[in-house]
This record gives sequence, structure tokens and C-alpha cells, in this order.
Amino acid sequence: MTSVLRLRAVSRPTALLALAAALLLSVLVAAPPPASAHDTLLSSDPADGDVLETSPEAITLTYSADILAVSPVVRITDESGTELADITPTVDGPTATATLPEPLPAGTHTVQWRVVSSDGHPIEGSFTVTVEQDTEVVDEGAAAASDGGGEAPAASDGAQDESSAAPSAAEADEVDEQGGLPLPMLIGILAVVVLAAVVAVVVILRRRD
Ligand SMILES: [Cu+2]
Repeated sequence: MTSVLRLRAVSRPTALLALAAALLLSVLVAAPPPASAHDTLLSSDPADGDVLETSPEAITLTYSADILAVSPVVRITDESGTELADITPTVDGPTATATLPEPLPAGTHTVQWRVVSSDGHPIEGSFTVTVEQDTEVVDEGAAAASDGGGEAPAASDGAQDESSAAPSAAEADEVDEQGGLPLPMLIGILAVVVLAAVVAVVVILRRRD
């Protein structure tokens, strides 16, 4: 009789403690990982689905945070999948600007982009833009504008960026794979270990009584 009472006296708080620990840990484990969301494309100019009379001179992509100037790519293909342009855009804060080396022909084209998010993860997406007519008619003005110089330095900057940044992009990928997983796993393992310890204590206390 006394042993039963003593058992209850000891095991109630212990059981409550175990329950509380289990609840706390399940909350920790179930909680979403700390904010490490990728940047997202907020807007582009031209925007997805835009119908333009003639080719834009550049495509501007604006992201939700400052993207990294690591191997950014803007690739434009026509409806048959033929590549029209493969551009290394210039990155300035949250904005990537891809200046077209030559005007896009008439047609509905797919703009594919790939940049590295501020958290080091590569992100990518695509959208379509329709050009109604070839730029042939406006060529004289466009040629004069592009002959004005200033594009050559930009092109060599892009090439430099690409060659020096390519290895670090690969590194970023590796780091993500190794550094991204362990935290939730560690919490899970910790939860199991702590729960096992609590259960063991409860069992030992019961056996003793
Ligand atoms: Cu990320």
C-alpha cells in the first residue's frame, strides 16, 4: 500500500516531466528550419507574358534580396528551342541586367535565368516574352547606339566574373549539401536521446519502488 503511494508520488512528476520534454522536443523538431528561404524573382522587365512591338535592348531581373555575382546566366530560346542569346548579366544588388548582344527576332521567346541566391543557393526560373516584329527597320539607330562603345568593357567584366566565380559556385553547392541537412537531423537525434534518457529514468524509478 505504501509502496504504491510512493510509486505514484515519484512517477507522477517524472511522467509529467517526460511529457513536457516530449512536447517541447516535438515542437522543436516540427518547427520549420530557421529562415533560410531562397531569394525570389520579384519582377522582370519585360515581364512574363509581355508582348513587345520590337526587341527589348536588355532584360532586367529584380530579386527579393541582393543576389550573388556568381555565374549569373540569362539564356533566351525561341519556340523551337533554338538558342538566341546566352548572356552573362551584370549584377547590382538585387538586380541582374542582361544586355542583348543583338535584337531578338519576332516570335515568342523563353527567357531562362539562373543566379545564386543571397543564401548561396542557385535559383532559376523562366518566363516568356513575345516580340511582334523584327528590329530590321530600326537597325540604323540601334547600330549607332551600340557603336557608341562602352559595351566591350562590360563584356570582359562578365568573362572575368565567370572564370573567377565558377569554382566558388561549385563550393557553394557542396557547402549547402553538407551544411544544410545536419541541423534538423541533430535536433531529431537529440530529441530521441533525451526522450530515451527520460524513459530510462522513469523505468529505473519505478523498478526501485
Ligand atoms: Cu537557400
